[in-house]
Amino acid sequence: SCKELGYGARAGLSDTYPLAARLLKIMEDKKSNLCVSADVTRSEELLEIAVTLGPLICVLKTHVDILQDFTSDVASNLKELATKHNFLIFEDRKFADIGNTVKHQYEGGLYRISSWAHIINAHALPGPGVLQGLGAVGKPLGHGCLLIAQMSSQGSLATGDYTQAVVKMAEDHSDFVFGFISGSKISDKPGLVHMTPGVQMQTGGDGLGQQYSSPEDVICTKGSDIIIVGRGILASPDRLRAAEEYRTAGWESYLKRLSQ
Ligand code: BMP
Repeated sequence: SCKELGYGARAGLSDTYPLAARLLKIMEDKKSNLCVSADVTRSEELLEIAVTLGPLICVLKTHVDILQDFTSDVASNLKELATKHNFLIFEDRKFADIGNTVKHQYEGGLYRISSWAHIINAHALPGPGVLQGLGAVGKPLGHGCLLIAQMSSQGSLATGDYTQAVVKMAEDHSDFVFGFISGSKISDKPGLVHMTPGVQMQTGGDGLGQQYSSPEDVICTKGSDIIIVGRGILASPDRLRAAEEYRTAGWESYLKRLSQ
């Protein structure tokens, strides 16, 4: 088979969506395919994670609706830190409604997600209207969307023909969708980015359906691009050191894949 393109080369392809190009360039420059999932309930702790781990990551993933003390200042601080440390912010909102509703959920409400998140994600379940609604808000801002093609949880229904239909929907909406949440590489288009959650050094689960794979399995064997790590780092007494370990493991797996 042909030699696979690296992150930097994929960033430079003419049909790579600008936000995907920016992400792939960040990955190449920072030598990081690590996305930290900052699943904490206090804003101060979220910002602390962005300050300490910002230099090591390509993406910071948030669930703002689990914060008990969110204010618009948190969003502006996060944005400043993203600029300072050169990472993108991904709000893991998993939009899954008709276009008109998701448009409001993305732009308005308490969180005004479109004003601070570079990346959002959506379920393909409602059909392409979900992307029309989100795209109406996000495209003019240069933001991008990932489609959830597979999930890491046990018994997920997003498999087989559903996953294939999501790939098609993504490829048909490449003016806003720039990749996937998936367990493995599911599209050969080099401009599309694959991000994989359910990653820990120790495989197993969490007792609530989560299933873990190792960085090497995800990046090297399954061919995904980015590891998403939450509790593997957050539960460590030394988060910085744990993040260094995941970053190194993710990057070495990528180099190994390229050399194969
Ligand atoms: P952890 O590494 O602590 O298990 O966290 C995984 C994160 O990724 C959580 O924020 C979860 O919402 C998200 N996630 C997931 O685990 N599996 C999926 O299929 C999709 C997700 O967004």
